Amino acid sequence: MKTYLGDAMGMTKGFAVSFAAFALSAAGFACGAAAGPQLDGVKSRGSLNCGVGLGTAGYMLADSQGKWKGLSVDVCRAVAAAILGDAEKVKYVPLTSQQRFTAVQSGEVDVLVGNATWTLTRDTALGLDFTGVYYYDGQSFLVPKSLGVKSAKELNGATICVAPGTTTELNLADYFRANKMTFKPVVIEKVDEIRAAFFAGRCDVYTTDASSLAATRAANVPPPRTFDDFVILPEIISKEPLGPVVRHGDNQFADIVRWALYAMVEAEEYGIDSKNVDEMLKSDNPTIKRILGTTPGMGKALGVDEKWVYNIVKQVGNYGESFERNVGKDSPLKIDRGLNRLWTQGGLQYAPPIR
Ligand SMILES: N[C@@H](CCC(=O)N[C@@H](CS)C(=O)NCC(=O)O)C(=O)O
Repeated sequence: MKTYLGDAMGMTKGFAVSFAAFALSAAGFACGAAAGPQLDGVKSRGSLNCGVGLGTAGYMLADSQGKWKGLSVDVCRAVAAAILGDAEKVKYVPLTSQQRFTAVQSGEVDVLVGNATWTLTRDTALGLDFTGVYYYDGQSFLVPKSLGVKSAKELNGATICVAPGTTTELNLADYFRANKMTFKPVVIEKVDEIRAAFFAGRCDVYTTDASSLAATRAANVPPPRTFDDFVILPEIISKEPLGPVVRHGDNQFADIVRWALYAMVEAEEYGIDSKNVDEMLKSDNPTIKRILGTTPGMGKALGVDEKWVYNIVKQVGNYGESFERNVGKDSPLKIDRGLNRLWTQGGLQYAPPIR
């Protein structure tokens, strides 16, 4: 059996190699994977289909003109800038936590930036790939100050609002079991309905990623109550690395999504931002020249224009710019960079070299 297979391999190898070479050159690549359906689709449509949440301030929210903005949205914009040269060429598809992975599996969206946590089962059994982490998050609890609770350990017996199909639901059960406490879940699929239920007092506590709780507290408290009438409890009960999600198996498209985010992080590390990027084109620093494509090669390797990083930084900004504008000090959320600082500043944001 073994010999037979070996012989068959030997006989067909030459054909297989030349066929593969033909297929690759026909697709326009000297080496690397042929373009998969997702990349071809984006190019032929002239726009990226990007899955987002229903609306979370600072991360993914449509304004009164229907223009989507936020840190997560900026990842979509960066991918569109890399592939199409235009960050505006994105069609946003709002999805609930229950719908989001099916939409990626079916190809309805090319990429999902719905604040999805990278976990083993999602990365494997669900047929998905996570291409990085645009926000290191963790789960926490939002409560009305009037409840007088200072710690999650005081939540025994509480009624807790939570979204289905989330890591949140699973962590919540684990945390209460581990701390020998009980709770009554109120499970609601749409994020605006969860918030409404919480503010109407249908649950004592709202639990989700701390990012989303900060957004809810900063942007969704119905008057006359304000931001100060609510507190986020100090416990962070889980790791929630939020990353862009693509369908498993379309490697070149996954590479582009992966490196579009890394480009934003790398640009910040090298001091390239939306305001100085034209000046930086004149830099004689070899790393900056490679990043911005004045020394060509990186674009070709990825299968995009050599100006891919220039287009991302010019139109979207580097990671730090996007962070501060959307969720950091220049936003109503005022979230500290924390874990999302660059590795050079003691944080976890670290891009492999663009070379
Ligand atoms: N990161 C967690 C939870 C993420 C999630 O989907 N949370 C929902 C429900 S609270 C949310 O924040 N959606 C935001 C939106 O729809 O704008 C996960 O991946 O399961």
